[in-house]
Parts: sequence; structure tokens; C-alpha cells
Amino acid sequence: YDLLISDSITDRMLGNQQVLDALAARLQVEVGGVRGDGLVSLNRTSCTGMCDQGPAGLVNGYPLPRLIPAKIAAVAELIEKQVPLADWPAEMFQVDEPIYRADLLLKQPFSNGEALQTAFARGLAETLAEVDLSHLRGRGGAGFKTALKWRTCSQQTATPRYVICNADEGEPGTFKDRMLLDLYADQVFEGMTVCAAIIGSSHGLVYLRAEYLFLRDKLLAVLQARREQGLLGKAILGREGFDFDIEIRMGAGAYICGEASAQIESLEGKPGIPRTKPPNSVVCGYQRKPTVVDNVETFFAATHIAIQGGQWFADIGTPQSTGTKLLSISGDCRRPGIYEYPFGTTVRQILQDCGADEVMGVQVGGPSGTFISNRELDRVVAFEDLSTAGSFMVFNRTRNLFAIAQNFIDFFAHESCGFCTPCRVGTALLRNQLAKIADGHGAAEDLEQLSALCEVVKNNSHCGLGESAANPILTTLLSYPELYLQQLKAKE
Ligand code: FMN
Repeated sequence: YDLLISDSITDRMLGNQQVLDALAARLQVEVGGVRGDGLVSLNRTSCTGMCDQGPAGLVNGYPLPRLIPAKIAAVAELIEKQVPLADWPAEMFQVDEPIYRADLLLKQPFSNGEALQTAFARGLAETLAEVDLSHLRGRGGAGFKTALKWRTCSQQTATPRYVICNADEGEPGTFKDRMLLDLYADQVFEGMTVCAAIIGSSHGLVYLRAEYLFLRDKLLAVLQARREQGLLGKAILGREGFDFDIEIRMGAGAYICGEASAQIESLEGKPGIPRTKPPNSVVCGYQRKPTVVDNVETFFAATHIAIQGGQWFADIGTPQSTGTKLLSISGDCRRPGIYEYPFGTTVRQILQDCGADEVMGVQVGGPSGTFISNRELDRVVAFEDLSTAGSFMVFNRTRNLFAIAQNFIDFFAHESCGFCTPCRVGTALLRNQLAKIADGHGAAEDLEQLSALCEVVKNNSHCGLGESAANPILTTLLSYPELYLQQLKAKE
């Protein structure tokens, strides 16, 4: 049995150390080790995508949410008795999908094939024009214009072309793609199929993060049902010549494989190292052929835009950030879960809705995003202000800012793919330097060195991981400079 306990900051806040200690004691195994008889190993891992129901873990890749003492005892007993995983009580693996606010997309009625039928009736060029009109921007983080990506891909002469759904969702604190794949898979697959029709692709791939192995069988069943309904395979909706199918490939637990070009490398069976760009994936992607890589939520939104038209979507949100955004809310609040908001919603409003009091700060966009203090709660979720792929972690006044920043920096140092020196060495140096200051051993020059190091890592790394790895320090330093200075004084 391979036990992995999530070590994301929200799991730490919910007591993951007690979980580790209890499992280690009951199973007579060291954290980070394998028991002498080889029966069980126990380790920490990065966020498992269950921050709304932590402390969480995985056993042989299957989810163990809400590890309360009684459940820990039950897990230990099942392992000691060597009960096969298939015979464990199903409720042990039950992942909930709490949706607290469904503003637009989540509450749209939908019947299978509807988006495809509408797209064909309207015309594929016209459907692309509707996606353009919607101003839909990618929901995976970078916010690239979806219509532009699809159009560029469709204009390439090389064939075949590919559609990839990025379901890696590795950013700590993000779990909205898990919910979409669990409850709205047909709508995600239909968005991929509409994209395939527009760009002329016959092969789609879903890159599913290893931690979501529990969703694979369900997704395979949905795909099979779609084939039987004539929504996948040869002659979709009876149209000769439109042949498109989707396969599911599993990731192996690397955050870097969420980066589109590293994901393509991984899909090709190589180590997940981001490619040098240009050329971009739309020109030279999977198997060096034109490829669209989009986030799960982007395809989900595209399905409804294909049905309702672009203006319907563009009327919501802000001019630069149209439509709605799914947020995964976790941390110090009474109602952690999924919330769908129009872009432009203030952090204050969101905190009120999720039941957060006495807030010290919020990490918007995960470790690679922005930490904002409680003096900035009127800032808004939007590409032009607080850009986010969906992670929204709340911290109350009892939390230690350094513990938060350190957890994030540790994450990047661990997840750096090691390809480029600024990121490989820089994230390790950032981790050490921050630890020195947090432990009260830092002097003023250490703080200067820390800031300088942040700039080096940010400006010289090969890909987005390194470019954003210093954000936890840069943004906490900006929000609470006094805490850093106090920490130096603590030494004197
Ligand atoms: N995009 C995702 O959709 N899911 C991810 O898990 C993800 N992880 C990423 C990790 C790193 C280190 C970086 C640099 C980027 C990541 N991205 C992720 C962004 C992708 O590279 C890419 O921009 C995105 O999949 C494009 O889809 P979109 O236009 O629909 O957002």
C-alpha cells in the first residue's frame, strides 16, 4: 500500500501532520519510508486536489478525503489486514463536489449533442466567429484568446491536428476541473468536439492528473456512451467525413506537466520539460503537428458559447475579462468548495459568500498567483487585476505568513523540472534564504539578497514555473513588509 498525504498549506492548516503521525504510529512506518516487511509506504505529496475536504491523501492513487481520526484508524486496520483496495468501503473514497454558487455556465440546461448540432447548423466558420465575439480567454492561467488559438491552428497546412484537454490541475488549491470532469464531463468533451470540427482534428487527448485516477473509469464510460450516441467516432451526428475520438492519458504527478509544451512532451512519452518557443503548440505541438491545448473549463465554456452565441457570454464580466470564472475556495472559511462568479467580482464579496472572518490575506491563483492583504479586499477577480486559474485560499489572522510563503516556495523547489539553472538552483536558494529569515537568523542584507534572488529567478527562467516561483515572496513582501522587517529584528 502506497500512502501519500497531501502537504499543501490548507491540508497543513487542517492538521495533516497529525494524520501523518497517527498513520506512522499505527502502521509502524516512518514518514518518508517503507515498512520493513514492505507492506506499506508513507509519504507527503503536493496538493491532491481535495483542499475543500482535507486533510486528504491517496492510497495507491485513490482518494482519501477528510482523514479524521476514525477514518485514519479504519485505513490502518484495512492495511494491517491486507484487505484489497477493491474491498474497502466505497465511502472511504467518496469525493464530494460542493457547488455553492452557479452563476451562468454551471446552471445552463444542456442535452448531449446540442452544441454540436447548433455549431453545424450555424456553420463552423460562424461558430468560430461566435467564440471570437465572446472574447473567451483561456481558463488555465495565461488567459490567451481561445478563438485566436483555434483559428491559427485551423490555418496550418500540416495534418493531422490534435485537440488536448489540459486536466493536469496541479496548482495547489485548485479543484474546479475535478468537479467539471466529475459532474459535467459531457459538456467538456462536447467543447473538445466542437473545437475538433473547427480546426479539422480527428484525435483528442485528455491529460488527466495522476491524483484524479478515480475519475478515469467514469470518464471512459461517458466517452463510450457518446460513441454510442453518435457524438464521437466515425460520422459524428451522421456527418460523413467528421471522425473524431478522445482518449484519456494519465499524468504521473508532476506539476510541470500542466505547462502545455511539457504536457505534449509527456504525452509523447518523454520527460516533462517545457519546449523552447517559438514555435508554439498551435503550429508545432503533439507529434510536431498543429495542436490546441486548452483547459477543462475553457472547453466547458466553449460548449455553451456554441449553443448561446458569443454576445450572451460577452455581456457578462468586464470588457477585458468576459464571462464567469470558477473558483476553488479553501482554507479559513465555513463553506469551502466551488463558486462561479462573473469576472469583476470583489474579493470582499467572495469572502462574505464563503463565510470567511478575520481575514489576514488571500492567495489568489495558487502559489504562482498573488497574495493580497486584508487592506486590498476591493480588488477584483479579472485578468486585468487578480488573474487566476481558479485557486482561492483564505487565511485568517491566526496564520503565520512565513509558513504560507515557505510552503509555496518548497513546492516550487520540489516541482522545478531541473532543466534550467535559474529555476533549479534559484528555487532551492529562495527556499533556504526564506527559511533563514523565517527562523529569525536573517539580517537586513539577507532581505536584500532575497529580493535580488527573486528577480533573477523570475527574469531568467525557461518557463512559467520559474517565472512565477518567486511570487509567494514578492507578493507577501509587498503586502506585509513589516512582518519581514520584524522577523529581522527578532534576531537582533
Ligand atoms: N493549464 C491548465 O489548464 N492546467 C494546469 O494544470 C496547468 N499547469 C501549468 C503549470 C505551469 C508550471 C505552467 C507554466 C502553466 C500551466 N498551465 C496549466 C497553463 C498551460 O501552459 C496553458 O497555458 C493552458 O493549458 C492553455 O489552455 P487555456 O488557453 O484554455 O488556458
